[in-house]
Amino acid sequence: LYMIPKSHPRYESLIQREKIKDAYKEGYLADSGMIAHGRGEAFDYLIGEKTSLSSEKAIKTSVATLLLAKNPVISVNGNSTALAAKEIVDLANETNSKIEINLFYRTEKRVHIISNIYRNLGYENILGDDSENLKYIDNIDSPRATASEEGIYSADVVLVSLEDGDRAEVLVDNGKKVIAIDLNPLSRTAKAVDITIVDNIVRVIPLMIKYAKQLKSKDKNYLKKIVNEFSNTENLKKSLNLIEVAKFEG
Ligand code: PTJ
Repeated sequence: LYMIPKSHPRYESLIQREKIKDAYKEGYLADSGMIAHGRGEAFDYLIGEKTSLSSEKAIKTSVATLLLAKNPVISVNGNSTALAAKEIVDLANETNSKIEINLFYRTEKRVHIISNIYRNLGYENILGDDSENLKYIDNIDSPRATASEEGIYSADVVLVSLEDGDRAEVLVDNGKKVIAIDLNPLSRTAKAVDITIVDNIVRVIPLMIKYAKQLKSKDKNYLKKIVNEFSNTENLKKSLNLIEVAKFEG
Protein backbone atom coordinates (compact mmCIF):
# COMPACT_ATOMS: atom_id res chain seq x y z
CA LEU A 1 0.00 0.00 0.00
CA TYR A 2 1.11 3.54 -0.82
CA MET A 3 2.28 5.21 2.41
CA ILE A 4 -0.51 7.37 3.75
CA PRO A 5 0.30 9.13 7.03
CA LYS A 6 -2.11 8.09 9.79
CA SER A 7 -2.57 11.73 10.67
CA HIS A 8 -4.13 12.47 7.29
CA PRO A 9 -7.71 13.71 7.85
CA ARG A 10 -8.99 11.36 5.15
CA TYR A 11 -6.80 8.41 6.15
CA GLU A 12 -9.55 5.74 6.33
CA SER A 13 -11.01 6.80 3.03
CA LEU A 14 -7.61 6.84 1.30
CA ILE A 15 -6.78 3.37 2.60
CA GLN A 16 -10.00 2.07 1.05
CA ARG A 17 -9.07 3.69 -2.26
CA GLU A 18 -5.67 2.02 -2.14
CA LYS A 19 -7.27 -1.38 -1.55
CA ILE A 20 -9.65 -0.87 -4.45
CA LYS A 21 -6.81 0.26 -6.72
CA ASP A 22 -4.64 -2.71 -5.73
CA ALA A 23 -7.50 -5.14 -6.36
CA TYR A 24 -7.87 -3.64 -9.82
CA LYS A 25 -4.15 -4.04 -10.51
CA GLU A 26 -4.27 -7.64 -9.26
CA GLY A 27 -7.01 -8.26 -11.82
CA TYR A 28 -10.01 -9.19 -9.68
CA LEU A 29 -11.90 -5.91 -9.35
CA ALA A 30 -14.46 -5.25 -12.09
CA ASP A 31 -13.65 -2.15 -14.16
CA SER A 32 -16.81 -0.54 -12.91
CA GLY A 33 -15.92 -1.55 -9.36
CA MET A 34 -14.01 1.73 -9.27
CA ILE A 35 -17.14 3.66 -10.19
CA ALA A 36 -19.23 1.75 -7.67
CA HIS A 37 -16.70 2.57 -4.96
CA GLY A 38 -16.76 6.26 -5.84
CA ARG A 39 -20.51 6.34 -5.55
CA GLY A 40 -20.31 4.62 -2.18
CA GLU A 41 -17.70 7.12 -1.01
CA ALA A 42 -20.02 10.01 -1.78
CA PHE A 43 -22.88 8.49 0.21
CA ASP A 44 -20.53 7.67 3.04
CA TYR A 45 -19.46 11.32 3.18
CA LEU A 46 -23.09 12.38 3.46
CA ILE A 47 -23.82 10.08 6.39
CA GLY A 48 -20.74 11.32 8.25
CA GLU A 49 -18.64 8.16 7.62
CA LYS A 50 -19.97 6.53 10.75
CA THR A 51 -22.42 3.85 11.78
CA SER A 52 -25.80 5.36 12.63
CA LEU A 53 -28.23 4.00 15.20
CA SER A 54 -30.50 2.78 12.41
CA SER A 55 -27.59 0.98 10.74
CA GLU A 56 -26.64 -0.66 14.03
CA LYS A 57 -30.21 -1.87 14.45
CA ALA A 58 -30.20 -3.28 10.91
CA ILE A 59 -26.87 -4.96 11.64
CA LYS A 60 -28.18 -6.60 14.81
CA THR A 61 -31.31 -7.78 13.00
CA SER A 62 -29.19 -9.16 10.16
CA VAL A 63 -27.05 -11.17 12.52
CA ALA A 64 -30.14 -12.57 14.27
CA THR A 65 -31.50 -13.50 10.82
CA LEU A 66 -28.27 -15.28 9.83
CA LEU A 67 -28.21 -17.17 13.14
CA LEU A 68 -31.82 -18.31 12.66
CA ALA A 69 -31.26 -19.45 9.06
CA LYS A 70 -30.98 -23.08 7.94
CA ASN A 71 -28.63 -22.38 5.07
CA PRO A 72 -27.22 -18.84 5.24
CA VAL A 73 -24.87 -17.73 2.47
CA ILE A 74 -22.61 -14.69 2.22
CA SER A 75 -22.28 -13.66 -1.42
CA VAL A 76 -18.94 -12.03 -2.32
CA ASN A 77 -17.74 -10.06 -5.32
CA GLY A 78 -14.67 -8.06 -6.34
CA ASN A 79 -15.37 -4.98 -4.21
CA SER A 80 -16.37 -6.81 -1.02
CA THR A 81 -13.30 -9.03 -1.32
CA ALA A 82 -10.99 -6.03 -1.80
CA LEU A 83 -12.37 -4.26 1.27
CA ALA A 84 -13.28 -6.99 3.75
CA ALA A 85 -12.19 -10.55 2.76
CA LYS A 86 -10.64 -11.46 6.11
CA GLU A 87 -13.58 -10.12 8.11
CA ILE A 88 -16.03 -11.94 5.82
CA VAL A 89 -14.30 -15.24 6.64
CA ASP A 90 -14.57 -14.47 10.37
CA LEU A 91 -18.26 -13.60 10.01
CA ALA A 92 -18.92 -16.83 8.07
CA ASN A 93 -17.28 -18.82 10.86
CA GLU A 94 -19.15 -17.00 13.64
CA THR A 95 -22.56 -17.44 11.99
CA ASN A 96 -22.03 -20.83 10.30
CA SER A 97 -22.61 -19.25 6.92
CA LYS A 98 -21.18 -20.37 3.59
CA ILE A 99 -19.27 -18.02 1.30
CA GLU A 100 -20.12 -17.98 -2.40
CA ILE A 101 -18.49 -16.04 -5.22
CA ASN A 102 -21.15 -14.30 -7.26
CA LEU A 103 -19.89 -11.87 -9.84
CA PHE A 104 -21.82 -9.41 -11.92
CA TYR A 105 -19.00 -9.27 -14.47
CA ARG A 106 -18.00 -12.90 -14.24
CA THR A 107 -14.74 -14.04 -15.85
CA GLU A 108 -12.78 -17.21 -15.20
CA LYS A 109 -9.72 -15.18 -14.23
CA ARG A 110 -11.52 -13.06 -11.65
CA VAL A 111 -13.22 -16.13 -10.11
CA HIS A 112 -9.85 -17.88 -9.88
CA ILE A 113 -8.09 -14.97 -8.15
CA ILE A 114 -10.96 -14.38 -5.71
CA SER A 115 -11.25 -18.04 -4.73
CA ASN A 116 -7.50 -18.12 -4.05
CA ILE A 117 -7.78 -15.08 -1.79
CA TYR A 118 -10.31 -16.93 0.41
CA ARG A 119 -8.29 -20.15 0.35
CA ASN A 120 -5.19 -18.23 1.41
CA LEU A 121 -7.18 -16.87 4.33
CA GLY A 122 -7.81 -20.45 5.41
CA TYR A 123 -11.35 -20.71 4.04
CA GLU A 124 -11.24 -23.94 2.03
CA ASN A 125 -14.71 -24.64 0.74
CA ILE A 126 -15.55 -21.49 -1.15
CA LEU A 127 -18.65 -21.99 -3.32
CA GLY A 128 -19.42 -20.65 -6.77
CA ASP A 129 -16.09 -21.21 -8.45
CA ASP A 130 -15.63 -23.00 -11.75
CA SER A 131 -14.90 -26.41 -10.24
CA GLU A 132 -18.61 -26.74 -9.54
CA ASN A 133 -21.45 -27.55 -11.86
CA LEU A 134 -23.24 -24.26 -11.28
CA LYS A 135 -26.96 -23.75 -11.58
CA TYR A 136 -28.81 -20.54 -12.43
CA ILE A 137 -31.31 -18.83 -10.17
CA ASP A 138 -34.64 -18.17 -11.84
CA ASN A 139 -33.32 -20.12 -14.83
CA ILE A 140 -31.60 -17.00 -16.10
CA ASP A 141 -28.87 -18.66 -18.10
CA SER A 142 -26.42 -15.81 -17.70
CA PRO A 143 -23.03 -15.75 -16.06
CA ARG A 144 -24.49 -12.99 -13.88
CA ALA A 145 -26.94 -15.39 -12.27
CA THR A 146 -24.79 -18.35 -11.27
CA ALA A 147 -25.75 -20.18 -8.10
CA SER A 148 -24.12 -23.05 -6.32
CA GLU A 149 -26.55 -25.85 -5.59
CA GLU A 150 -25.57 -26.13 -1.93
CA GLY A 151 -25.15 -22.35 -1.64
CA ILE A 152 -27.29 -19.55 -3.02
CA TYR A 153 -29.51 -21.92 -5.02
CA SER A 154 -30.83 -23.60 -1.88
CA ALA A 155 -30.14 -20.81 0.64
CA ASP A 156 -32.93 -19.40 2.78
CA VAL A 157 -30.95 -16.27 3.75
CA VAL A 158 -28.42 -14.47 1.52
CA LEU A 159 -26.21 -11.55 2.55
CA VAL A 160 -25.17 -9.43 -0.42
CA SER A 161 -23.05 -6.30 -0.57
CA LEU A 162 -22.58 -3.76 -3.34
CA GLU A 163 -25.14 -5.71 -5.32
CA ASP A 164 -26.84 -4.85 -8.57
CA GLY A 165 -30.61 -4.22 -8.33
CA ASP A 166 -31.72 -6.86 -10.86
CA ARG A 167 -29.95 -9.66 -9.10
CA ALA A 168 -31.16 -8.60 -5.66
CA GLU A 169 -34.71 -8.66 -7.03
CA VAL A 170 -34.24 -12.14 -8.50
CA LEU A 171 -33.14 -13.44 -5.10
CA VAL A 172 -36.16 -11.87 -3.39
CA ASP A 173 -38.51 -13.19 -6.10
CA ASN A 174 -37.13 -16.65 -5.46
CA GLY A 175 -38.28 -16.53 -1.86
CA LYS A 176 -34.91 -15.86 -0.27
CA LYS A 177 -34.63 -13.56 2.67
CA VAL A 178 -32.08 -10.99 1.49
CA ILE A 179 -29.85 -8.75 3.58
CA ALA A 180 -27.97 -6.02 1.68
CA ILE A 181 -25.08 -3.79 2.65
CA ASP A 182 -25.53 -0.71 0.48
CA LEU A 183 -24.57 2.87 1.22
CA ASN A 184 -27.24 4.17 -1.15
CA PRO A 185 -30.63 4.09 0.62
CA LEU A 186 -32.36 4.90 -2.69
CA SER A 187 -30.88 2.06 -4.75
CA ARG A 188 -33.16 -0.61 -6.19
CA THR A 189 -31.29 -3.16 -4.07
CA ALA A 190 -31.91 -1.14 -0.90
CA LYS A 191 -35.63 -0.99 -1.64
CA ALA A 192 -36.07 -4.58 -2.80
CA VAL A 193 -34.51 -6.52 0.05
CA ASP A 194 -35.71 -7.48 3.54
CA ILE A 195 -32.98 -5.80 5.55
CA THR A 196 -30.85 -2.93 4.20
CA ILE A 197 -27.74 -1.92 6.08
CA VAL A 198 -27.04 1.62 4.87
CA ASP A 199 -23.41 1.77 5.91
CA ASN A 200 -19.88 1.08 4.66
CA ILE A 201 -18.95 -2.60 4.41
CA VAL A 202 -15.65 -1.87 6.17
CA ARG A 203 -17.54 -0.82 9.31
CA VAL A 204 -20.43 -3.26 8.93
CA ILE A 205 -18.69 -6.64 8.88
CA PRO A 206 -16.62 -6.08 12.07
CA LEU A 207 -19.77 -4.95 13.88
CA MET A 208 -21.66 -7.99 12.60
CA ILE A 209 -18.89 -10.19 14.03
CA LYS A 210 -19.24 -8.44 17.40
CA TYR A 211 -23.03 -9.02 17.42
CA ALA A 212 -22.62 -12.62 16.27
CA LYS A 213 -20.40 -13.35 19.28
CA GLN A 214 -23.04 -11.80 21.57
CA LEU A 215 -26.12 -13.32 19.99
CA LYS A 216 -25.06 -16.85 19.11
CA SER A 217 -25.67 -18.12 22.64
CA LYS A 218 -29.21 -16.66 22.76
CA ASP A 219 -32.26 -18.83 22.22
CA LYS A 220 -34.37 -18.75 19.07
CA ASN A 221 -37.23 -16.77 20.60
CA TYR A 222 -34.88 -14.01 21.62
CA LEU A 223 -33.52 -13.80 18.07
CA LYS A 224 -36.99 -13.99 16.51
CA LYS A 225 -38.12 -11.05 18.64
CA ILE A 226 -35.28 -8.92 17.27
CA VAL A 227 -36.24 -9.84 13.71
CA ASN A 228 -39.98 -9.26 14.22
CA GLU A 229 -39.51 -5.82 15.72
CA PHE A 230 -37.59 -4.57 12.69
CA SER A 231 -39.19 -2.58 9.86
CA ASN A 232 -37.06 -2.01 6.79
CA THR A 233 -39.28 0.83 5.60
CA GLU A 234 -38.67 2.68 8.86
CA ASN A 235 -34.99 1.87 8.69
CA LEU A 236 -34.66 3.28 5.17
CA LYS A 237 -36.57 6.43 6.12
CA LYS A 238 -34.21 7.00 9.03
CA SER A 239 -31.18 6.43 6.82
CA LEU A 240 -32.45 8.97 4.30
CA ASN A 241 -33.09 11.41 7.12
CA LEU A 242 -29.41 11.27 8.06
CA ILE A 243 -28.55 12.60 4.61
CA GLU A 244 -31.23 15.28 4.71
CA VAL A 245 -30.03 16.65 8.02
CA ALA A 246 -26.37 16.70 7.01
CA LYS A 247 -25.61 20.41 7.36
CA PHE A 248 -22.75 22.71 6.62
CA GLU A 249 -20.91 23.27 9.85
CA GLY A 250 -18.00 25.34 8.55
O1 PTJ B 1 -17.36 -7.83 -8.75
P1 PTJ B 1 -18.61 -7.80 -9.60
O2 PTJ B 1 -18.35 -8.26 -11.02
O3 PTJ B 1 -19.75 -8.59 -9.00
O4 PTJ B 1 -19.10 -6.26 -9.72
C1 PTJ B 1 -19.35 -5.51 -8.55
C2 PTJ B 1 -20.01 -4.13 -8.83
C3 PTJ B 1 -19.97 -3.35 -7.52
C4 PTJ B 1 -19.19 -3.41 -9.91
C5 PTJ B 1 -21.46 -4.34 -9.33
O5 PTJ B 1 -22.17 -5.12 -8.41
C6 PTJ B 1 -22.17 -3.01 -9.53
O6 PTJ B 1 -22.12 -2.41 -10.61
O7 PTJ B 1 -22.83 -2.51 -8.45
P2 PTJ B 1 -23.63 -1.12 -8.44
O8 PTJ B 1 -24.91 -1.26 -9.20
O9 PTJ B 1 -22.70 0.01 -8.78
O10 PTJ B 1 -24.03 -1.00 -6.92
C7 PTJ B 1 -23.09 -0.84 -5.91
C8 PTJ B 1 -23.77 -0.18 -4.70
O11 PTJ B 1 -22.90 -0.34 -3.57
C9 PTJ B 1 -24.01 1.33 -4.84
O12 PTJ B 1 -25.31 1.64 -4.40
C10 PTJ B 1 -22.97 1.98 -3.92
O13 PTJ B 1 -23.47 3.16 -3.32
C11 PTJ B 1 -22.77 0.90 -2.88
N1 PTJ B 1 -21.42 0.92 -2.28
C12 PTJ B 1 -20.24 1.30 -2.85
N2 PTJ B 1 -19.21 1.17 -2.00
C13 PTJ B 1 -19.73 0.66 -0.85
C14 PTJ B 1 -21.14 0.50 -1.02
N3 PTJ B 1 -21.92 0.03 -0.06
C15 PTJ B 1 -21.32 -0.31 1.12
N4 PTJ B 1 -20.00 -0.18 1.37
C16 PTJ B 1 -19.16 0.30 0.41
N5 PTJ B 1 -17.84 0.42 0.66
